Parts: sequence; structure tokens; C-alpha cells
Amino acid sequence: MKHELPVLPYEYGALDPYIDGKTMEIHHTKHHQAYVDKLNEALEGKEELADKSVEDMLRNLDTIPEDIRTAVRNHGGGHYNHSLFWRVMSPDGGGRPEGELEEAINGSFGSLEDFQKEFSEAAAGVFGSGWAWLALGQDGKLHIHGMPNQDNPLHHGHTPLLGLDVWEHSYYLKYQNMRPSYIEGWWNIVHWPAVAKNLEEAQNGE
Ligand code: MN3
Repeated sequence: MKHELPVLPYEYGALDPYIDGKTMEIHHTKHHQAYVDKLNEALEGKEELADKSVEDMLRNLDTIPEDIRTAVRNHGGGHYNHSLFWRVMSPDGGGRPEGELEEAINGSFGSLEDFQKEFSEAAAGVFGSGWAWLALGQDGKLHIHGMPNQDNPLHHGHTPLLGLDVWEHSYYLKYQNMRPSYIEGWWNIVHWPAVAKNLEEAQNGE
């Protein structure tokens, strides 16, 4: 089974003015596509991994043959992370989370504002390329992680719910070196219902 680039649920320009269409198009058709291609290349001839999901491989990196473990971590991570990233954004995004997600955020961080502040600081504080993550831990609590490269919380048994790509390729055309401005604008396109669905699936072990 070859891994495939997912279709975006909106047009490239739909997230403008927070993320411009040119950036989205390059990010999806060049960067994400390259992760998919390199993951497929790494898995060639590894029949035992042919039917494994990317999530399964990233959760169990220590079971991946050593000769392709780094490739799966980087390119499988890149594929998984971007697939999640596209889904947690929407032109109808912004506003506030509701229901169980709202309760979980309040329970773990105090308030939405406190959560957003802490998450934004984690995103701004990633040195070089990486991601900020909101993840459900095995303790049932929500956690914020800043992680380098294409690493994600699956590596330590947490389930990613919301991710923000802070590689320069995700914002440089519009924001140049002003990562904090990109982060601040991004909250306007966060699709809370998708994050809520990720939480529900994580709690149900899906
Ligand atoms: Mn990216």
C-alpha cells in the first residue's frame, strides 16, 4: 500500500489572509508531497510494514528496522504531521472550543487564553524547524510540546490533537522572520470541531 498525499478540504487561498495561497500550494504540493514520496521510497521492499499506518509506525519506532528508522521518523512524521495540520485549519475557524474539549482545556490549563498563551510560547520557542503540539497524555490530561524537525508526541505515547507547523516554509513568504505574527494570526483559522473530534477519537483509542 502506497501512502498518498491527502486532498485539502479547502482551496489553497481559503486561509488568506492568515496563510496565503502560494504558501499553502507550495507547502502541500512540494513539501508534503516530498515527505510522502520519501516515505514510500524508504518502505520499498519492507513487506512487513506494507499495511501499517503511519501512526502505528511512529508510535512504535523502536520496532522499525534500523536502516529506515530515521527515514520513517522524518518522512513518516512529515506525512502524518501535515495531514493533521490541514485538517485542524478551516476558513470557518477561530472562535472558541465547546463541550468536552473546552472542559479538557480548562481542566489542564485554566482557560482557553492561558492555553493559547502557553501554546504560542511553545511554538515561538522551537529552535529552528519544528512543531508545537497539543496532545492527550496517558494520564488523561492535555499537554503542550514544542518538538524539533518532524517529531511528534506519538514518540512518547501521547496522541496529537492540534499541531502548528513552525518550519519557515509554512510562513516565510508572507511573514518573513516574524514567526510570532504568523502564530497570532493562526488562531483565527484553528478549526476547533476537528480538534474536538481528535480528542474524542483519542479517548476512544481509535
Ligand atoms: Mn511543513
